[in-house]
Amino acid sequence: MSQALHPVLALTGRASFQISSPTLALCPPDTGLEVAFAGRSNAGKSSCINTLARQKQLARASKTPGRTQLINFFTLEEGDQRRLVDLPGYGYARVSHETKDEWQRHLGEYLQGRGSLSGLVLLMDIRHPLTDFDQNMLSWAARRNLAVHCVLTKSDKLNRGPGMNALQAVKKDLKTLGFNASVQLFSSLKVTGLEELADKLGEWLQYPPPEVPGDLTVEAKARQA
Ligand SMILES: Nc1nc2c(ncn2[C@@H]2O[C@H](COP(=O)(O)OP(=O)(O)OP(=O)(O)O)[C@@H](O)[C@H]2O)c(=O)[nH]1
Ligand SMILES: [Mg+2]
Repeated sequence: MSQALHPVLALTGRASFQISSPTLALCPPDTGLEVAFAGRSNAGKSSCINTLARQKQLARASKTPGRTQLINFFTLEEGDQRRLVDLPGYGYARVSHETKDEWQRHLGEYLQGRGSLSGLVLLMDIRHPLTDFDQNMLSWAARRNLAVHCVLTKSDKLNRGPGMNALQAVKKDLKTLGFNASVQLFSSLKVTGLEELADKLGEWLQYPPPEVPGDLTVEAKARQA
């Protein structure tokens, strides 16, 4: 028996590349709703977007850290005002200080200035969660009251028991640090955690759109008559 596809996954399956922007000023119009994917270089951001879209090459995933250096926008449906955004990874050691500072600045401007940004997915390798960089991101988000959902990637690298322990530890550490964020396990390799992530995206992107109650329509028609 085939299972019905999660409505948000049906939507993300139709995602297409829109534009790469080097700065906030060059981003597409700040209308509608978007969800950004942030995290250390190599955390698995591009792979996660590809898994959501069920397309191998939509966002470029690479063994070479620091591959995504631009802010990459993906529209979810033609004419739709909902977008997924693949952000440049931070914390990659082998780039110059100047380049790092540039990225940090653009990232900061985007996170602080983007009005349509309705939620931040913070991806962290399950084996190296909550680095200083990640905590900076959480602080930035908290400052503008932006909702954050932490995704512990590459969960296939740990067995079930240690994976669950890592999940609980991150939940506890977030609380201790004073951050209010949800957390989940995820693997692009095994395709696990996808529906849980889709639920969160649906909440932030207001999808599926709320149904217009039938009796309201009847009332409206009655008024027109
Ligand atoms: N085992 C395993 N490997 C993964 C998973 N997700 C990503 N990877 C691998 O991790 C590496 C980095 O993945 P990317 O998706 O390119 O990471 P990124 O966060 O976009 O990296 P930057 O663009 O450099 O910031 C690649 O070699 C992926 O194949 C996963 O769920 N499991
Ligand atoms: Mg990437």
